[in-house]
Amino acid sequence: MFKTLPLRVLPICHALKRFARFQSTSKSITVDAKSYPSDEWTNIPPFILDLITRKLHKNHNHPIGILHDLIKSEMSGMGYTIYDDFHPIVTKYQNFDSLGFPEDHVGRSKSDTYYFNKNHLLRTHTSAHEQECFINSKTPGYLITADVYRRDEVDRTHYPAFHQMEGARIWPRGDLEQIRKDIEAIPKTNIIVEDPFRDQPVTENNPAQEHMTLEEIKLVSTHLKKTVEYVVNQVFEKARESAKLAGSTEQYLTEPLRVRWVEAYFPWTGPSWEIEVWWKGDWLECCGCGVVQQQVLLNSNLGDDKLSWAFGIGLDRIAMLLFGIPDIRLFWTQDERFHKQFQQGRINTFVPYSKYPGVKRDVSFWLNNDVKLHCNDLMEIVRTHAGDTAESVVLVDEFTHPKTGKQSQCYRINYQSMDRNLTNAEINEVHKKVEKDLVENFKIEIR
Ligand code: FA5
Ligand code: MG
Repeated sequence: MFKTLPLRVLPICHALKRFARFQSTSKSITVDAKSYPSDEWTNIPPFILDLITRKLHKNHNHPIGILHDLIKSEMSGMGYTIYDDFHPIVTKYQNFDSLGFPEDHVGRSKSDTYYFNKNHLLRTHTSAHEQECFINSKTPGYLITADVYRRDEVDRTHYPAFHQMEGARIWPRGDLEQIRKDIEAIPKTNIIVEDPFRDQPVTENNPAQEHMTLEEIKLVSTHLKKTVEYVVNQVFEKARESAKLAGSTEQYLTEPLRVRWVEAYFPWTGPSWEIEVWWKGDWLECCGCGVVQQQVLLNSNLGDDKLSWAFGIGLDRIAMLLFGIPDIRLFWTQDERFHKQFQQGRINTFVPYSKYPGVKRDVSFWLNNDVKLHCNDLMEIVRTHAGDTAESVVLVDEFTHPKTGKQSQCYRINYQSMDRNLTNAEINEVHKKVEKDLVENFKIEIR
């Protein structure tokens, strides 16, 4: 187990001053008039608090909002209650315990998740709301869209905040005819599906839940997969239509859409899968899903006579493809030159408005044997001081000194703004702060 890190007292930056909704002191963080006392789990930097007010999925003229609206309208009339307004601060119970995450699951660690304190955190996935929706939803299914947060690496396709859409469907047990009818009712697609598990959903790696019959698993998973395939088809067909309308003649536009199913593991579903979409020469992972574990339904007071599936689609990477957006940070820019390009209900290709050069700086150091530095800690220090000008952070060298046994690491940081030129002087200033933070909080020795 890694050592507990000393609590970093978070600086109050301009982000906090701008929004009166937040207040942060070394003792507590207040959000929307609710105060969360800090403890040894607290690890939320101010730039993350700044993001939780943005609600990009509710902006109808933003690529994330346009994609959200598109899926919502394709699923309307199919029996799903829509939820898109859940607060991002949830309890450890909602995010992990209610879903049966094992105590030692890496997702629970401070290196992966943003904690206000030992009981409250920023949801890491929309599944955190499954239980309340299973309890409250009056329809056979529900859809939840929300911003989710994970401590992660820094690059073109990773940002500490992104968006997911959760779907779920439930049936009373014993009425398999109803599930068959519901499968028939899902609109047909021309999609080409590779699925070695359709007729054999249970394998050694992907076990069944003991209380379910094979027939039940087959029917529930077929309904799940056909629903996900339908959503994926509608989204990508819309993108192809738009590309053709815009005059594109690329070959992929005339080939049928291809998807494949692979086995997966989630603590609260079994069996579980992920779907991947073949898009311009690559398989893209879009969605995790599975047959909901009975324990989740029992926790939701639904008793032991229900059958259910759930899925979670990542919206950001799909939106990057649909709108031709080269860098995930662009979703969060406030620059008008980005926002004026997008309108409600339209999928169009982003036209880059600038390409400002990046400036690379290395930070090389000896690690301290007593203080663990997780790469996500380093990523976050860079983001804290550089904000969105941190374009990428890459570990470029690592070795252990043969005599002293000391460990050395070198990270290369690319500082680049999407909106303007950065000066050498300001980058030097930021880079110095990154080094100072590492020295003070992780006791490293700069080489
Ligand atoms: C989940 O988050 C599960 N909650 C999904 C689920 C729901 C499973 C219901 C079973 C039942 P995962 O961590 O794989 O799973 O993320 C789901 C999707 O979110 C991924 O397929 C991907 O499209 C997207 N995603 C995950 N991490 C990132 C990231 N760092 N940046 C952008 N998108 C991401
Ligand atoms: Mg995954």
